[in-house]
Amino acid sequence: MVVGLGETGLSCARYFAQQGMAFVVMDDNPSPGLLPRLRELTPHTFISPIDAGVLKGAREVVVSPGVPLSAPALRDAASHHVPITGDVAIFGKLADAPIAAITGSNGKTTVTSLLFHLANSQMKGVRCGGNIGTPCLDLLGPGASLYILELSSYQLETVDSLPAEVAVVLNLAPDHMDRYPSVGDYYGAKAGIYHHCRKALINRDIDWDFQLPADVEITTFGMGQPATESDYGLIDRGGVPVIVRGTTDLVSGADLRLHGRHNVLNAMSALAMGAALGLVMDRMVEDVVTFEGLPHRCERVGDFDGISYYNDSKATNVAATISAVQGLDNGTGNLVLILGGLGKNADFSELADALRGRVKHAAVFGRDQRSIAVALDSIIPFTICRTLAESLTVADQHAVRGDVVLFSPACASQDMFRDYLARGDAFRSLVKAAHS
Ligand code: UMA
Repeated sequence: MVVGLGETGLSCARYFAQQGMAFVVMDDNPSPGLLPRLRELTPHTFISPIDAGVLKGAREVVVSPGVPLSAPALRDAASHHVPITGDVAIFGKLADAPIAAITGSNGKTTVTSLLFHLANSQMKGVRCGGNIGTPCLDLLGPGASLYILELSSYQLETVDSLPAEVAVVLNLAPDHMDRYPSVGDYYGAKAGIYHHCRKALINRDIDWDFQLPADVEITTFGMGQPATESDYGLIDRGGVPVIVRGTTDLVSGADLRLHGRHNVLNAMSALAMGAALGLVMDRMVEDVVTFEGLPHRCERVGDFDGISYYNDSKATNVAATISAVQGLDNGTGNLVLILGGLGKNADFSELADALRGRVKHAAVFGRDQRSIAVALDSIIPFTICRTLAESLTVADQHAVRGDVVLFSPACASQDMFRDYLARGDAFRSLVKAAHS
């Protein structure tokens, strides 16, 4: 039984139909756009709302990442010993080429795309998917030489053993507190990426006790000088961060097209993943500097009247905004920040501490602006705004030549926008309209 008819459910249906396996699909609110696509694959497949009575009798349940395992019908099925799995676990059993598995609270799409960029330049048959967009079962097929997967905690909840050639948890910071009972549950789901991997890339700055397979090969990355010649670090040379492997300089942050110090760490992880996969380091170093970065992630919109504007709409949690603020801070407190939206029960006090001395003014909008305002109160000056447009006007009033206006919401977008993409597009258009 396939639970959830989004992109994942559809890819499962496609796979089962190709295999000639019988299945039913359950979805509480199927998207009208996806139903015809299901019907094209299997005209007569039964589809119904998620039904505890039916699920109890399933041989196996394949659940989509957006459906929480805590849903009563799934808990009930689990208590009746019905196996519950996900598309990534199925993929792990079928994959016919090495898997590079990437998770983390922030930066995973950037690292996944960058690793794809690096690998693609050195080999044919590289396929990239998972949380980044293409469901992993759709990547299977002849000619694959490497699978690069971005995996979310939701996807990892249903993975008990992924035989990754190399796996990484880029970083851990609280997020999705509307889905997990505790931060530990969220971190635990992410940590599952290492179960059964052959090589583990470990961020030595993460304070978490990862359970690793006994015979795993470990490489570490993080800030500062690494302890061994095979580990990676970030050294400050005259204010410029430089990625090193052991005592060898690899690439200077100043040469990257990615913006912000957090992105230099992302570049380091991609290089380390690439090396673990056997890619040639010299070629990767040449290629890493040509990577343009992704839209909505510390994306430079432009410079107007000496003020730089950055769209970081993908920052949907506190840690992502802290990374962007720290990454773009030049030590002079020249940032003007626009933030707000759906707070997902986050604690904004940590954010407020990180803004002190870096952000001269914040424009706060969106549904949970009050809880952000409570945290910012008496730490940095801020203005409560009704809309994103009004927030930009306020930011423009406070920014002067040499400043940076950063839109990094620390919140989800759905209170006012379809998603973070629509929100970032709106910011870009507003900036351009205000300054053209
Ligand atoms: N549904 C129910 N009952 C529920 C909840 C959902 O029936 O209680 C149904 C909905 O009606 C809907 C379907 O489930 O029809 C949606 O399933 P889904 O949310 O898993 O959506 P997919 O289209 O399969 O997309 C998923 C990922 N979505 C989520 O994890 C929420 C996509 O990540 C991913 O790109 C895709 O699989 C392919 O792997 C998106 C995402 O927002 C980008 N991820 C989160 C994030 O990055 O923060 C984790």
